[in-house]
Amino acid sequence: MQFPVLEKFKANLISIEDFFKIEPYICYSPRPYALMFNVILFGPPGSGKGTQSERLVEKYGLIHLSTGNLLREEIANKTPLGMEAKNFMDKGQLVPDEVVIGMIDSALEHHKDATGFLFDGFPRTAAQAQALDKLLALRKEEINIVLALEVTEEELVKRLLHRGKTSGRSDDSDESVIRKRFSVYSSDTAPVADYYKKAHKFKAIKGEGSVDEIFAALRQAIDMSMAS
Ligand code: B4P
Repeated sequence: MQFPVLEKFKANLISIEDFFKIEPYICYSPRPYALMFNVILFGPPGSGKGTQSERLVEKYGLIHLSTGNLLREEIANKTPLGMEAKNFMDKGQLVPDEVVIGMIDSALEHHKDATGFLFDGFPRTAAQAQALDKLLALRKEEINIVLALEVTEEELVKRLLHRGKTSGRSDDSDESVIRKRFSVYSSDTAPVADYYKKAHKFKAIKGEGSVDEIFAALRQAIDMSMAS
């Protein structure tokens, strides 16, 4: 897998600040060529993003982009990027922005003909959210809706420890690592919600109940957004 943005960062050809300074007309131009419907599934670790994403991509024919899955693939293939990412993930920390932004850039390039994307677990920082807007604006696309799954911390810990027993995921088996992930979510990821609230794209969805009930609520929100 190639990471065009990451390569530019590494070669000092472009800084993250420069990357954000794409000419304003790109960001504010009308979208005559927009063909995609793009959804972000947002929420704390264990809120059900992965579970619901599988169903949503099947229902709406979207391309599923899970940064967690992409990183775990890199780890399984023992790539240098995967080995670096593992150090962060095992401690419950976020992988550096430039790595995940590079992965998303590469995936968007790879799926130029997609009818839309479902971003799962990305963006997780304000810098990633800004970068995603820029990457989509360069392609005359934008995020249509951000669906945020809301689940209590008590329920999240229960779900993740339960998954840890069978998944073999090292970040799910240790409660202190799980708690660390929640604290990173509060400090680094929760501000992403404000970013999309300001853009009037944010919709909270109750993430507790049966998988079918939550899926129905997500579908309703997407169908309303598609119709508007
Ligand atoms: P992710 O892979 O994104 O995983 P997650 O947040 O733990 O899980 P998710 O919300 O998808 O939960 P799921 O549906 O599986 O991230 C892992 C790590 O990768 C991060 O900590 C970070 O280090 C790194 N990373 C990823 N993206 C990054 C980025 N953009 N920037 C930096 N670092 C990044 O559900 C969890 C469990 O709940 C499952 O067992 C499921 O069966 C169960 N469940 C789901 N819905 C349920 C329901 N309704 N009722 C009961 N149980 C339910």
